[in-house]
Amino acid sequence: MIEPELITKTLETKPFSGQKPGTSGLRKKVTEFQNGLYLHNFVQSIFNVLDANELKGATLVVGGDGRFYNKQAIQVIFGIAAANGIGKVLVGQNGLLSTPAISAVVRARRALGAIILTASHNPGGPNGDFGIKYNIANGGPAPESITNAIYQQTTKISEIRIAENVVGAIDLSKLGVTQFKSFTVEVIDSVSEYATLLKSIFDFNQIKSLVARKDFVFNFDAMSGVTGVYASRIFSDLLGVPLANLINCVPSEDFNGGHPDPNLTYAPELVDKMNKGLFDCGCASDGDGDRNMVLGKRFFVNPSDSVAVIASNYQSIPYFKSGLKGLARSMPTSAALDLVAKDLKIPFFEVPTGWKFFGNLMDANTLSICGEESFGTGSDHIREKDGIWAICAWLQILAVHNADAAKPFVSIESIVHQHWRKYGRNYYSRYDYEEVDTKLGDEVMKVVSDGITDRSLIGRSFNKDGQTYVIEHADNFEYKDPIDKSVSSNQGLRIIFSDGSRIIYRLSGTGSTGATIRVYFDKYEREESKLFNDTQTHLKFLISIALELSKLTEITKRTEPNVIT
Ligand code: VG1
Ligand code: CO
Repeated sequence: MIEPELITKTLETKPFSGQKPGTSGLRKKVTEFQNGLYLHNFVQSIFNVLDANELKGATLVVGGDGRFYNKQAIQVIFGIAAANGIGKVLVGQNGLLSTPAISAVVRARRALGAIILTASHNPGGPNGDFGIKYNIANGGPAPESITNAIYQQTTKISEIRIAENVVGAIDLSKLGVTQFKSFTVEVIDSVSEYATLLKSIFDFNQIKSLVARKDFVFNFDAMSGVTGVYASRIFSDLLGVPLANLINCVPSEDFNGGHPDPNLTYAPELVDKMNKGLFDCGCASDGDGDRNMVLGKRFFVNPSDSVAVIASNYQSIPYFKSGLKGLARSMPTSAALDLVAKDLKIPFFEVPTGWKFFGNLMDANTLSICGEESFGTGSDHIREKDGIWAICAWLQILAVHNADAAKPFVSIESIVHQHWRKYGRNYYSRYDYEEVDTKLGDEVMKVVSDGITDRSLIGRSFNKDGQTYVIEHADNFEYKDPIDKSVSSNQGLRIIFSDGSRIIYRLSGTGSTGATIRVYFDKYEREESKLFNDTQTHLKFLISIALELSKLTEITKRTEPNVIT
């Protein structure tokens, strides 16, 4: 067969304002992405920061979480990639690839990088959000030096190169190769390479025995995101979970009208069933499959505890049999993981919010397991957080604790309690105030940062019902990457008390409307008698201090957060 020549054109364009990637890529309303050459501009800007020699003949991975506009965007990316010298694009069937699966494919196929189409946990559909993110050759999100350079390109872009006969020419539903002269698109199975990787990490036979137990019921909610495709192949085909126990597993362009964020507010169906005690383990993941929520029977595993428990049980997971290199968490994540690192006598790192900060540490072989309080957990098997991996890790840990089928079932709750008894407990909560007027959001942050700058916060003390908190330290978190020495400033306002308790204030970098204020609370208890209290009750005074210091209620008129974790 004769391979068609690329018919390449140059389109004139003008910059759009505001194409600045946030915590995890560029996220905007779908309608904004649909506006003229908005998407084209951003994609061309990515290629503009890459070296022409690097691009020539290179492999690029493309895929997304299946949200509205995914398929149209993919066709445009084919055309621009071809005209910019990319030799081969690997794309998931029907345009679907979870974020962790993309990371796995980039690494396995030694690709130059990936373009990921997702707004992750943000709602989708014609009136929802769309997003685009660039990942580098290690399979992880591009570091700030690259995202800043992409942004600079978007402010001065004037031309787009596009191979017009490629756009729309590829049938995404069929596996296989479409060949042009000097350019190929291969539609790959969305799951198989990722599933192969997971099989090499875990002991699937052992998990299968757990799943087969009569006194163990597992349930998974894909929240109508991309992991539905992975769940049926991995949980059902490979691990034996009945299909009836996998819910919302058909990816939908608008997540069936839902908010694909696995937390106590947005996954009500699963949370309700777990509260009724219907299952022993209930899990969910977000739109693009990098987040996870793990619930036991009537028991919520706080994500900060989850990563600490996984780390302290590392010996259960075959991948870690030779030990852990190091542990890391994002700054606002509770300090539960720090205690495990100390106990294991291994390196520990505290990085800013966003998975991109873990990649360098992993590439330098100093980091094995890491996590974020925002339901993100992962390891150095890839360079993204990984929802299905985290769920498999919990299943493996449960399987090891329940290796003797004759003994009564050891629950998720008792595994976490065991952990608290050994290390103490970090009571932890996060309040999200969503879609606050941007000006008011800035005002709240300014009240706190003024108190940091003029040092008036230091030494302030708060007393109530025999509890005393004294502010010992307050700063605006700054991180110096120990590997490449790059500095990231302005990463969240920290108030640290003399007993080690912390309050943190941040503005979200993933929203598309107004400002989202996040306030985080972390308080450590060691005494056995204080380990099993209700979180919100235990943190009540600390939370009231946070509201008082920031004047949040006065300024925003919000009396309640939208989401409490
Ligand atoms: C949030 C979380 C952060 C996470 C990011 C991307 O960012 O707080 O921990 O890495 O989302 O998660 P922000 O700036 O809104 O607080 V997701 O699943 O995009 O990829
Ligand atoms: Co996500």
